[in-house]
Amino acid sequence: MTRNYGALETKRFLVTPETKDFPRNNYGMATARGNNGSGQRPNNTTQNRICQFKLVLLGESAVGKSSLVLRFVKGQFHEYQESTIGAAFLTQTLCIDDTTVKFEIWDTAGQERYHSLAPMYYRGAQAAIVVYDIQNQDSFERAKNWVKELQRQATPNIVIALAGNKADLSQSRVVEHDEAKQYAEENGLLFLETSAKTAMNVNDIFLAIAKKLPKVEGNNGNVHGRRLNENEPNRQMNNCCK
Ligand SMILES: Nc1nc2c(ncn2[C@@H]2O[C@H](COP(=O)(O)OP(=O)(O)OP(=O)(O)O)[C@@H](O)[C@H]2O)c(=O)[nH]1
Ligand SMILES: [Mg+2]
Repeated sequence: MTRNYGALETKRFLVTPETKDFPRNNYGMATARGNNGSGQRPNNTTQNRICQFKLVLLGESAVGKSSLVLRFVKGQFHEYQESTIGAAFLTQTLCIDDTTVKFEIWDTAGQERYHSLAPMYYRGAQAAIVVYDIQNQDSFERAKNWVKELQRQATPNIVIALAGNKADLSQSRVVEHDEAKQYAEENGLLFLETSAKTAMNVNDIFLAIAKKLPKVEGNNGNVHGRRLNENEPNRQMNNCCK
């Protein structure tokens, strides 16, 4: 599909799990932000556990995946968000009690021509957000297909959240809240309606996932998240313990 991208200047290249360690992402955002380097919270209590999880966003093009990530990571919203090429990689952290949860976020491209790349991004993911647009029935059906694909082919016990995005446009809603909620319950998914535009439920959906993820060390970090060293460079603290 085509979209008016406005004047946004975005670097366009394919980021893959193999190339992500180069200092780039396709929002042109820096990913190491606000590290206070001390390993301490503002109240001087020491942060004693850091867990890292791979999270992937999937869903039809234009449902608002990149906008949700942009809201969560930078607190911003762009009316003319550029359609994603391949995928974008970002990180963000949350604190739950004495645990810092670091999300490695893969924001995939929803355009059909990128579908075959998706397994590369959801492989090894401990969490997924499957996004649809509450104004678009087809996007809800597409979301259900992504859920089926994840349940068949992704990490066993992957935590899946369903996000009914663009909730600020509920006057043109076609997917009913209760229909999506029932589907989510029947399939063991977390479910929230979100708005990247107003920020409604955006942090909440990541927080709900973080709470549901097991915070114990697993086999090579594949199932339970990787526990990081306190002094690891580029550790992000700015969204932590607020
Ligand atoms: N009103 C409203 N518009 C939104 C919301 N989220 C995203 N948009 C708009 O919807 C359009 C598509 O958003 P994107 O974030 O690029 O969608 P995407 O799912 O990443 O699309 P692809 O990268 O092509 O897969 C943009 O114009 C956004 O500004 C929302 O919550 N409310
Ligand atoms: Mg996108």
